[in-house]
Amino acid sequence: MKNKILIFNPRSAKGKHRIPNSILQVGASIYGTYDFVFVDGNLETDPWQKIESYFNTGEFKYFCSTVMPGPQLRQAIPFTKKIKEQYPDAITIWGGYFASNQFKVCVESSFVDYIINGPGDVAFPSLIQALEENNLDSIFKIKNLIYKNEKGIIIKTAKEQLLEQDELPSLPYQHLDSFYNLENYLSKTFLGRNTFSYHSSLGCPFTCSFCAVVPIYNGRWKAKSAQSVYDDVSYFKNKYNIEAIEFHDNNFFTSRKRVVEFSELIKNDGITWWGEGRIDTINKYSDADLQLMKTAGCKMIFLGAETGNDEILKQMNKGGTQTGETIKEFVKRLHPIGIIPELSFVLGMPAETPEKVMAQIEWDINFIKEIKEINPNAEIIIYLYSPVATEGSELYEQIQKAGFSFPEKLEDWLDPAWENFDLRKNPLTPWLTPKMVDKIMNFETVLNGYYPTATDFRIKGFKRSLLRGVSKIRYRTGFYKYPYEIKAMHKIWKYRQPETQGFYSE
Ligand code: B12
Ligand code: SF4
Repeated sequence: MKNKILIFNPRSAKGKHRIPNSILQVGASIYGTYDFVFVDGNLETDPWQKIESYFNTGEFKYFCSTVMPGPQLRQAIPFTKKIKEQYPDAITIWGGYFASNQFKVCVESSFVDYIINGPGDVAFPSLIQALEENNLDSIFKIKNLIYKNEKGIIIKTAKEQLLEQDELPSLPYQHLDSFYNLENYLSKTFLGRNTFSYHSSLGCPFTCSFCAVVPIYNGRWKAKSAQSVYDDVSYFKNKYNIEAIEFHDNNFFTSRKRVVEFSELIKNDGITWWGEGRIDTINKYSDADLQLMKTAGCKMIFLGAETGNDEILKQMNKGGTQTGETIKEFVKRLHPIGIIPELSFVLGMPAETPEKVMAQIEWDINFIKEIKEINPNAEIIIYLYSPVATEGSELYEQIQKAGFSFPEKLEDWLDPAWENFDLRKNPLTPWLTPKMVDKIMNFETVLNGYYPTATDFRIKGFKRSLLRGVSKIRYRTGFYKYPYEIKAMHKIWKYRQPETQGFYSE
């Protein structure tokens, strides 16, 4: 009899019950071949108890967890360690962005046996088969795998081509439903009731040097066709009455043809949607395309603006044709159409001197204010630059020279300081002083006071006017220090920053 498999989604954020697409896709790759259960940390009050109850049956051998940086580590690390301690014959397998990008510290930990490096559609069933057949000599032939061999050497096998996404097996929604009612995952968001989360493409064709997608996909992108995306959406609309969709793709808008086709298909369904894209890519769409998207329900697009400074965009290897001017041009075009641009900025990049770092922060603050003049509906999300291990990139070399290094032990990632790093709220980069961090954070508070997010349905009417009135002088004069009065109002009214409206939140 085959050993059973437990696939775990560690708890990510309070109250965020997104459909766990990562583990669903892992499940799809073994559905019908192996017996497996899902455990979702987001929906369990005590997931360890659940995991233990499965392993105590003696039928389970594989503990498999998806792991992204940040709060998921709080369960992924201690649970995996406990599995190895309590069930020494168990095999632990990790996948996901943290596992792939920080693979050294994971396999050195002694409690993570294998890492699926990128897509697991072929790698995962092949690994399970090799382990079940005790065919350990063949493991090195499996692509997209990282592990430590018997000599203690870390083996990173070749990368697999990206597969045709329409040919992959369907996600086992019904199987997930047998553990957790699927309705748990259809939450109310600013987009509408019963918001569904969908992932329609893999990777990204660009190679920005600050981005965690690059070491895994290396400029490759493959997507499902518009028709198959629409078929899945229709199934959920008919069965669960969904009103909105969040597209979780890194770059939903890469193919204009696919977006236009999808918009044509969905335009009469009354569904609102959101996705992530690149400014220069979508700026090439015609006004008619953008109008069609709006009519078809596209409410907001998350866009990596990063900075308005063309030199820094080069330092980030942003690629394409994005410049400060393109950013301004695009937000201006979206204004009359009514799609909200949600612009994310990355502040606090390294420079030769502290003065230069600060000057760039101030420059970007002014650029953001200019954007708000052009399109006051634009939502602004500010991240502090948190490096990723993009080996070989100039930026990674630059930050290592500046004295930055990642933790050497897996458990060190549980330190609150490293969690803040993951959340891109207060990185531990040596070139960023507390004064600079304060400047950015205080500006963000004043900005959110003067321009309360358009999507927080609770801050409206007199609350909105009062908040704006109180923040006006600070915003206009550039005096951002100690914005306690704005913070107090935000606290009282439980203001939610723009990023917490989407899905990136604690
Ligand atoms: C949905 C999502 C979330 C959800 C979590 C949903 C959940 N799991 O419960 C929420 C909103 C909570 C979230 C939060 C955060 N996220 Co997030 N998130 C995503 C997003 C958009 C989609 C993930 C997904 O479902 N992918 C679809 C699946 C099919 O792809 P996949 O995960 O890559 O899985 C495949 C392989 O990796 C592999 N695999 C993955 N896991 C496993 C496990 C096993 C056992 C195996 C065998 C294989 C395997 O096989 C899968 C199928 O081929 C990704 C970006 C992206 N497009 O992937 C960012 C992303 C993973 N998030 C990211 C980050 C940084 C965060 C935050 C930590 C911080 C922030 N401020 O953004 C926060 C944390 C906040 C918190 N409190 O948790 C970054 C990670 C960057 C990095 N340095 O590694 C990403 C890459 C976004 C980005 N481009 O920067 N996130
Ligand atoms: S375009 Fe976006 S997803 Fe693609 S590499 Fe650059 S930052 Fe990452």
